[in-house]
Amino acid sequence: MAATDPIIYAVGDIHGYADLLDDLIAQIERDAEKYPGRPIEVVFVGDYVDRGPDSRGVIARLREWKPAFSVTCLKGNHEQFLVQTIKHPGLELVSNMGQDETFASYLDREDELANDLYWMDNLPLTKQIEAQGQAYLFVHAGIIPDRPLKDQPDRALIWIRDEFLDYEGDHGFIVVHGHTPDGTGWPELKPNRINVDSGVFFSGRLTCVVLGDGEPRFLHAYAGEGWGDDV
Ligand SMILES: [Mn+2]
Repeated sequence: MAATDPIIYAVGDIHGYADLLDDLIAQIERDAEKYPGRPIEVVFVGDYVDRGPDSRGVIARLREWKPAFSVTCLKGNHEQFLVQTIKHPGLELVSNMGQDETFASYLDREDELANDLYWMDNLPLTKQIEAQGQAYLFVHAGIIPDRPLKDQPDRALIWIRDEFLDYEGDHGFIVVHGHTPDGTGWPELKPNRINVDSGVFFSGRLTCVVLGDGEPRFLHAYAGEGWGDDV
């Protein structure tokens, strides 16, 4: 393996669980110490806000974290929808996406919310990285199968579900995504895709996959047994 080959950490949907993000970031920093001299790439696949207790805290940590390696925050459908909600008041009335919790976390911090919304609105939708001769595409939800990446509508990249999830063919790269937890509370490892959304809001588990060092492996931040019993 070339010394310039990157080690990649890709983190699934966070949904306002800032404490678990703190835990996972600490694990990533510790894990990365195993690879001195190697380029380190961290990719967050989107859905930072809504549902959980501290969306503001999640965004603040993502924006403040400045490690010595490359960090990319992709846009999720929840970031897109939150921006749309502000641009088109009334939209939230038809949504059940957990935005009440987000707005509560920004109470009396309108300037910070406006600044963070601008940041969210300008996040990229995809990132491509190659490691150990394997190409990876990082994206929030997935892609329309059998369609070139340049022809993928933004909407598909952050909202698609079954058409992508049910497809078992080779995309030409392994798609690393979130958006649709499989219900088990764990990540999914398939030949053509890796789903890092372990459904933190029902499982208490936030997941990161480590790529570029042999077989994929996972890091988890876990809220513990009995998590959510009092919710
Ligand atoms: Mn999500």
